[in-house]
Amino acid sequence: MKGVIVGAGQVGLACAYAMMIQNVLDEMVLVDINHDKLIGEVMDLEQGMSFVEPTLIKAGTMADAAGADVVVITAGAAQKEGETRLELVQKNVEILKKLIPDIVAHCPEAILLLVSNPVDVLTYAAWKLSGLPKSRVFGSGTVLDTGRFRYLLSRHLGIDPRSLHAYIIGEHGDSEVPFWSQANVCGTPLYYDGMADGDRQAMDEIFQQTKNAAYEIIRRKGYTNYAVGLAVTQIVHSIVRDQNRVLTVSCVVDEIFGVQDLCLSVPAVVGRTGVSRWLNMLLSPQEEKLLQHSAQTLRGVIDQIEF
Ligand code: 6V0
Repeated sequence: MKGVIVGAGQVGLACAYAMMIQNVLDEMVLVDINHDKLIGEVMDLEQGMSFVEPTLIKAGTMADAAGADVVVITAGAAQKEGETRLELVQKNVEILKKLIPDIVAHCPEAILLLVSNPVDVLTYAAWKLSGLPKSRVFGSGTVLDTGRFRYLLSRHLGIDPRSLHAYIIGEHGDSEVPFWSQANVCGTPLYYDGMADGDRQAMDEIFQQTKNAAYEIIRRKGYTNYAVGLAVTQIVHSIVRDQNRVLTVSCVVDEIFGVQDLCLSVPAVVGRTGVSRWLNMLLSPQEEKLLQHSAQTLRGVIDQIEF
């Protein structure tokens, strides 16, 4: 299996490192406009190879990426302190306009996985610009947020996050939605009518921490990279090993609660052919409203993009 990471900054390199140490790919090509730094980064990764199962890693161009199965796009300007993901939009759409034709020309069969922010809007732009089927263009969406949510819940409950069923859906950003009505541990709901006020407050606080995690990390260290690298690695794993995991990736959606033609995160089945389907969610009336609001927010931004 061959994968490409376009954009070898903080996020791209964290993805490359996580994929390398988990031996997810046979061959990995890293592409970046800063080629000299890229060569240094790849040398550093290669020199760790004797400690892990080997992956062939190359600093290259899209021509070296020919025939790739998965192309992960992390190129672009990063969110600055206080900047929302949506404010980044047009800057990063311009980068996609240059990248996508080259990617499609060299890797016509690949799955495109968008990571650059605002990821939902850029996934939509990449889908439009590529002309590829919906199943093969999707974004990391709220996979990271879902991971953050599960981690914080697990710490609060004293339970391994892998034993928790809890999802964040909608925008990867300020309008994201906690799917509380179906959050459970072995069928026991985590958020329900009649729960004690203190427990409800603790759960609401956990969601706020989840939603604001990136702002806080960026304020402290300037960027986020490790957790997103692992989230992307989980998605790529599910693709290349055809795992059909249910992941909250950002999918091209024809219509959701009356909002048409956009990308947002819903629990979707991810395997070798990409997103084979997304699941009908049993949302509460309040969650439906919140998801509709998230969809409207994203649709509003998509309307402003200049293609
Ligand atoms: P960074 O460290 O500035 O890296 C960006 C890299 O892209 C740099 O190395 C650039 O040289 C490179 N680049 C720019 N233009 C091109 C181009 N045309 N072709 C090839 N390479 C190019 O940023 P960082 O890695 O921190 O963030 C990258 C993107 O990921 C940003 O948009 C972030 O907002 C986004 N994130 C998305 C997350 C998610 O969950 N979806 C999480 C964290 C960050």
